[in-house]
Amino acid sequence: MALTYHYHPLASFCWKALIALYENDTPFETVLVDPADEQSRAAFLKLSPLGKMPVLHDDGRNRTIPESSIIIEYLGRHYPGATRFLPEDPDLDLQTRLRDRFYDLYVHDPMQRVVADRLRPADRKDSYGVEQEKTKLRNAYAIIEREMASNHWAMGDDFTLADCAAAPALFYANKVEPFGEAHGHVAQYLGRLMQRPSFARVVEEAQPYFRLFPQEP
Ligand SMILES: N[C@@H](CCC(=O)N[C@@H](CS)C(=O)NCC(=O)O)C(=O)O
Repeated sequence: MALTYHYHPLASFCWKALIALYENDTPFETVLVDPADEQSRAAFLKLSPLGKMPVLHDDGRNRTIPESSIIIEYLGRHYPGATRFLPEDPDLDLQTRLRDRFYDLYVHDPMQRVVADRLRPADRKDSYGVEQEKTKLRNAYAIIEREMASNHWAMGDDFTLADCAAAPALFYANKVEPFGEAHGHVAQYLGRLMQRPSFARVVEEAQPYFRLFPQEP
């Protein structure tokens, strides 16, 4: 087996599948994609025409897998380990996928848009759009607050795909729109995620790159 993970250590969706790789101590090599480096970007675009990270390449099976959720599912199918990312029960499986979608679409995506606005030229910023994205985040926090009042992980007792999705989304969302006192269960859930060794390792490895994260203007 030779798995190669094409990623950037600061990129939030790259964190998501990296958590899954670390969860099961899956052996893999890395290729760091540097969007600021023309050669690196050109090489990556050959692998992933959309230019979206992460991408996993599996030499042994001659497969290139884009999309963080699909990478995690692929790992679960072909390189299973102690952490099972999707439950066997079909109803629970569907619920887990639903939560994965929830965190990607209603937390991760709005967070990314706020961050992207910070990277825009000063005369091309969209403060109205940013406020809309922050409203979406607060709506999502209210839902998570209710769910996590009684759950340890996103799906209850077991760490799943949904937690891999939640960890980077909540970590960065809290930076652009802090949870605040009304969302104590959300903050506690992020705290538990941060203690999880797989995610703690991902965050630790990103430390040297945090200076690249755009601060609020
Ligand atoms: N749906 C994709 C989203 C991937 C994504 O947005 N990746 C970001 C990094 S976190 C990226 O590649 N951005 C570079 C770009 O859009 O050019 C997934 O789940 O993998």
